[in-house]
Amino acid sequence: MKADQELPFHASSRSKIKQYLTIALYNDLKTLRTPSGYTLDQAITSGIENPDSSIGIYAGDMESYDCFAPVLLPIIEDYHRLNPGWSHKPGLQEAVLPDLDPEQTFIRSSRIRVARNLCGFPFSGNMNPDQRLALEKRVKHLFKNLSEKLSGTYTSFTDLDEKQFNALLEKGLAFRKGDRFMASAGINRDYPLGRGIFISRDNVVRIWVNEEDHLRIIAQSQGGDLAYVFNRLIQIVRALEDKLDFAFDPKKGFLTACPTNIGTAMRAGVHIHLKQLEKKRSLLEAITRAYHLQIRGTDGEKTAVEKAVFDISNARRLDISANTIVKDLHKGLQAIIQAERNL
Ligand code: CIR
Repeated sequence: MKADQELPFHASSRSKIKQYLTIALYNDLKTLRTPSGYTLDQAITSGIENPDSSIGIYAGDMESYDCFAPVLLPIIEDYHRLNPGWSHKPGLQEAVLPDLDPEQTFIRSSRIRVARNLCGFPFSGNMNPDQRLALEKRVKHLFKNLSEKLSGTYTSFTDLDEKQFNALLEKGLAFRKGDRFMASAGINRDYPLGRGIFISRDNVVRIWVNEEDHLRIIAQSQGGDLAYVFNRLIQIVRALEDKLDFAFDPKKGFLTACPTNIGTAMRAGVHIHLKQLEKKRSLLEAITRAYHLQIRGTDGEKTAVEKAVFDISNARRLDISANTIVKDLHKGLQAIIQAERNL
């Protein structure tokens, strides 16, 4: 891209990339290439093609974070609302927390996921078919050799016919091609090649392979027992960590394709039915803000809330430990349930 006067961000765009990428900075960075050959033009394509992007930049490999740091760092500090001296806070220890809703009156399900990428492979938007397949082969082998307690089944999407794939989708187990933001970033390229899912025998642990990140490690269960879900997640993460080198930086934490996920790379949340608070959105928003939580639509990022079922999860994931995230979520949900009962 040639930029003399103005970068081609849409006039309506309020993305962070548009805000922070000056022409001078663009001209400084435009000729750089990371070791896997990723360029600034590739990194910002999604932000250019999708004017409604919130940040509008992706990393093509772990080195992107250093190579494009002059533009990425201010975006990261702004998006994650970091204070000076911020740094990744380690910690992933088994937690003890009472079940928030033993009768399952409000909380439908609890879900905690972390994203992880493997050193030595470009990130999803910059992978070729061979690299996707090699990564899949590597983790498939690992899944086969997990201890009895953690074991499960891995399914490549390319091994399924349409009916089998749709059956997995209906059970919420498969993942589709990503959205238009990911499409512009190259993340959907060659889908479903190299993509698949590991499912533990009891269905609590699921691992998405080659979605937005190399691995999305998920623990999910009915009801509101956050500690149970978190502890199951920790067990599988530790087992994988033993055998794999994850893309990590001491300051930025775990590195991910989307800079919004770096740090703990964790999203811990629940689906919660809030019939009363739905009518008092400002109260719900005040409580979630106070506990650093965010409300998303029933089906996740950029979707609507349906039938008063809210997806409530942590808003912070960098400069905070995974254990603190889960504790804050627990406290915030207690406050939300209390408010719902009072109404
Ligand atoms: C945007 O800038 O709006 C999109 N690239 C998505 C940002 C949120 N990230 C994510 O869901 N991983």
